[in-house]
Amino acid sequence: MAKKLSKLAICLLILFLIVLGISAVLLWLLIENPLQDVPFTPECLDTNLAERIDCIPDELATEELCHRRQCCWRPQENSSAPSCFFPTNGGYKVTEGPTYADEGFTAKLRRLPSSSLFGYDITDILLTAEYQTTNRFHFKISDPDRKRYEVPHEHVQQLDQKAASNLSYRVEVTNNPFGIKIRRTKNNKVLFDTSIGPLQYAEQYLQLSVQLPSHYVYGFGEHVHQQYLHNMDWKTWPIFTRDAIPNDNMTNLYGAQTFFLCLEDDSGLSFGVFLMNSNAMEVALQPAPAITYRITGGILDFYVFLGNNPEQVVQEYLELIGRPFLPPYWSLGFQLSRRDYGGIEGLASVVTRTRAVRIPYDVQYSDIDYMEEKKDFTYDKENFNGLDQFAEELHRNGQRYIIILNPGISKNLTYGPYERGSRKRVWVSGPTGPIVGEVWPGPAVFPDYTNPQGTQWWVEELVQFHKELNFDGIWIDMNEVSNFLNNDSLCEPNYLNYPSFIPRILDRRLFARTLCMDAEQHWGLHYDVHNLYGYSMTIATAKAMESIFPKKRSFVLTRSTFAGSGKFAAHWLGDNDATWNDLQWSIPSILEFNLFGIPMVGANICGFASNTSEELCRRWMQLGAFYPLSRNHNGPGFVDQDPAAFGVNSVLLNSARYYLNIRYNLLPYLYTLFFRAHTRGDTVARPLVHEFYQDSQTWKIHQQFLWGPGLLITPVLYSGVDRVMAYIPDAVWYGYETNVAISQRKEWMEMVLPRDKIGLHLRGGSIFPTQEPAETTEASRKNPLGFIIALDDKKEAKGELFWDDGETRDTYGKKLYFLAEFNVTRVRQLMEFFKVFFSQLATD
Ligand code: MIG
Repeated sequence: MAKKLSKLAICLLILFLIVLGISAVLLWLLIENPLQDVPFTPECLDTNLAERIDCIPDELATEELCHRRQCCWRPQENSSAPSCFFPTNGGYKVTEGPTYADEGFTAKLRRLPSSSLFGYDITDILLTAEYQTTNRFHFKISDPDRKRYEVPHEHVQQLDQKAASNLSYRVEVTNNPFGIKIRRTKNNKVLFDTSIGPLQYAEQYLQLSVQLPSHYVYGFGEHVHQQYLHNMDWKTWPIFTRDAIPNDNMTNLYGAQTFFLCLEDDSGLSFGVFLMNSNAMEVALQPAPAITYRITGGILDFYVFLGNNPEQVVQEYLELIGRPFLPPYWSLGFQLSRRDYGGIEGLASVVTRTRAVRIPYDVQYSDIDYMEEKKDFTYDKENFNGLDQFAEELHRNGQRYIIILNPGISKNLTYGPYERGSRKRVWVSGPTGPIVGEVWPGPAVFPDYTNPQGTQWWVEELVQFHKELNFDGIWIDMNEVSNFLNNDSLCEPNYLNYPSFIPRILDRRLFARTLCMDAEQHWGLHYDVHNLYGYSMTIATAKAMESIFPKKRSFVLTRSTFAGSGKFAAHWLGDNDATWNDLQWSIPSILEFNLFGIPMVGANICGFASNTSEELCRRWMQLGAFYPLSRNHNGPGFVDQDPAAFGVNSVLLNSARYYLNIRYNLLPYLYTLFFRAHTRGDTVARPLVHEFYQDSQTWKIHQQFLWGPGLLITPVLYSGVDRVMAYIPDAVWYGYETNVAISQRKEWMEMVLPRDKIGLHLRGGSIFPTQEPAETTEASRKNPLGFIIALDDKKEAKGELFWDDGETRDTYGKKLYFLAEFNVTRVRQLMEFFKVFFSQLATD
């Protein structure tokens, strides 16, 4: 009996344990929700079409797919709103916290039963928020259990300072579903609100939507934006660095820039948002107004900057990512470039004819034709025989010489740079060794600039080559990174090369014309660091220039950029076409790169591809004289477009010379603007909205722009036209040549601009430091300085001048500079002072 009883007890115990086990599993299933297809009923409220968040952004939307994704299906004719959209439920909920401390807060988030686009959703994620400064809020969402890739940024580092005080913002977290809301304390306005859509956080798909307080959005790159003010009517922009022709097809281009600025209203109050993420992504703009980020990896890492005006927002942003380098004075001069000069004679003859027509002209470039078989660190000793003496001759004439370099290194056993790099193992490699692509020199390998060894190798090669050819600056191209191979059958069919979500990038293939995504670099998988290739090459090149020129500032011009590239380099807008359309979009792009902290920027004047025309090139030279980076660059085989090519007495030449002289006359003003960019983060080429935000007319203007606060530039951007409708912002404006004030104010006027004219107006209230122009800056810097004083209504004016020797490194840090602020009442005194000061400088 006792035996039976104990048997029964054992049986019961076992049964009990089984039941316990099953219920534990059930409980676990219920809580952890590890399966994708637990019952979920989407709530499809759909009150406002403009607020629908697209649930099938990646392919043609069908009802069947929509249901599979557990989203809401309501096809909508006569609207660009998505037919399949996210329900109001789903996303994540807060399971722990927010736990507040002085410096910020954290919260644990767990995935709710939810729509899923691509599976592999991560159940538990962590929100970390920091009140970094009075005006800067930082939050990131990461995976606490498995470290995901994060951008190893050169300038943006973990903050270990104490909590900021007097915050200009307040942050609220909603728990179920999770949402984050940032308000401006001053007026309680919500600036940034993620509750408009559900957070998605999967292995290879992150999605966050943000509702904005206004439609006035500027930024994101690199693209051709036909207008500076974004069109919020359902436009999706891919961000993934790519060597592609800049056209109007909304393609991703050379750089990856995730920053945008939002103007709240006519009080000027503005804020900016920066996403620190280098994975392929797209940003979708919709009329809610809202922005949705769809990202292939990394983490969500947001910085929000509040400002009292747009300029202040840019300043805050650049303080985070690194302010732009102070360009050497000579690089502000006019620059000439083309591919295929036809050997040293062709090159020399263009230099000679340009000098002969007395055009201010500081810099000459060489494109890949100078190289021997297109190999870096070589020059063609036959066709460019005597190139080293040519460089010296430029120097004797007070000019500078810049050469191009590419990342593709010829895979050739007898080629020194390849041999040395191989020994150091510096090439980007895949599972079977170094990746071999096809670039200018033929089969090529790609240096991993994220590897300190790779940088070291690059520096050594550059130092070595400089002993052979005395260049002054380096132009780095093809660093998206570009490869002539499509890679279609070359990349392994795996989750990196073929992720389930691919943003709307060109070719819809991540590896197209670049490297396979499973290639490995020191900073991570190419999948994660692709957008940083140009950035890392820029840093390595700047480092090389520091080795070559330890005392002098040099010049690096890069095609591919990331947030922070402006600390090291200038940028040109790539392979534009000699068309009026491409002349037009150069302005919004230049304004955008000023937001991105790369103010030293310009388009190829007169166009790179196609034969330019006299009229187009004339108008382009007039505008290009006011690009921060003023470079005429032409592609191979097209008609000559250097100004002298149009003939000694041509209208084009006379007009170009005339405006380049004005540029040179205003260089002290321009240089001072660059000083302000370098030390404070100001824009140089400035949109009208940054100065006149009280006037909503200025919010969408991009056919005119300013140099700093004071010079208004009104170009002719259309063929066959000699008058344009110009906006006259709310100030007194004096014609640069006439000194006569415009009678209109705060209105549109017809500005007559005959074939040899561009509109230039000086803002009343400004003092512009000037210097008599000459054919090079080396010469002009010896000329007398002066002022142009433009009085405002109150007969007052002020201005400033930054001055140094124009090329010593870190004159600001070392205090080897002169800085004057002046106002109209004291000008006479200052003129006297200057005379003494500069005569002393001359004798030193
Ligand atoms: O595939 O070096 O944007 O300025 O002239 C073209 C040749 C490679 C692209 C650059 C362009 C340059 C050209 N390069």
